Formats: sequence, C-alpha cells, structure tokens
Amino acid sequence: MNSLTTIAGQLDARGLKVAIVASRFNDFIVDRLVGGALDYLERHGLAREDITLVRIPGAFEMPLTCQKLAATKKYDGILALGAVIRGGTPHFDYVCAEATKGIAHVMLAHETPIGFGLLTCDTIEQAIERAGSKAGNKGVEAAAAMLETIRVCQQL
Ligand code: INI
Repeated sequence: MNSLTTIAGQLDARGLKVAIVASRFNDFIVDRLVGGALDYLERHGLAREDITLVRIPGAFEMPLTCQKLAATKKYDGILALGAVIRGGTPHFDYVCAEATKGIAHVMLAHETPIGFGLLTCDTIEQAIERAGSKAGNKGVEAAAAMLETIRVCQQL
C-alpha cells in the first residue's frame, strides 16, 4: 500500500511570537482564560518575552485589534480571548456575530492563525464552567488550537 502523506502540527511553541488579545468586559472570566493560555503556552516552550498581551474594551473590538496585529506581520499567531454573556436585550447576538465574523475574516485575509477563545454563554454559570472549572478552560483549548494551526500552516 502506498504510504499516506500526513501533515500534522507539533505542539512546540519554542521560537514563536504570539499576541494575546483579551477583553476587559467580564474580566473576572477573561483573566482565567488568559492565565490558562499563558500557562499552556509557556509549558510548551514559548518565552514570556515573545508574548504581547493587548487589552481591549470588549469582544466587539476584537476584529480591528486582531487586524492591526496581523498587519504588523510580527506574530506567528494571535489568541483572541473574551466572554460574551447574554443579557436581556439582543445586544449579545450582535456582539457575538460581529466578533466571530470579523475574526474569521482577519484570519483568512492575513493568513494568520487566530485561536478563537471567545466564550458565548447564556449565563454567568456557563462562563465560569468554561474558565477553569467543570468544562475545562477554553483559553487553554484556544491556545492549543492556535499553536497546532501555526505549525500545520508552516508546512503547507
Ligand atoms: N462585550 C463583551 O466582551 N462581552 C459582553 O458580554 C458584552 N455585553 O454583554 O455587552 C460586551 N459588550 C461590549 C462590546 O463588546 C463593546 O466593547 C462596546 O459595545 C463598545 O464598543
């Protein structure tokens, strides 16, 4: 049987430069995502001096911030971390939709891997569960996805 050509990304962050975009809105949740992501990336070899943390007001500001960072060409990957929690108005839906679409657009337009660590939750309890308790830490998962995608894309 012919051998299968397989491309897979090693979870090795040594030598990379990464920007983390973190929103201040719901910071008691977002700070847990940032902490988890930093811990994961450093344990996989990323040097702290190669990480730039950018604080922004809320999820709605994520696409522009990611776009500016990607345009500098200084970063191998970007990690977008935030938490949108549903309130009593349709605001949640607009913020989630624009942040998601905008980030996907930046990733494609600049060919820069972006880890999507934006929680979109109906309740605060759901957000807490995903920020380092029952349902894991989505900041860690997004960091792992960004790292794997960087390493895959480097081979394509
Ligand atoms: N931004 C968030 O990151 N999370 C939210 O839950 C949220 N809610 O619910 O309103 C939110 N709104 C702010 C928005 O992202 C912008 O920062 C704001 O509209 C100013 O442009």
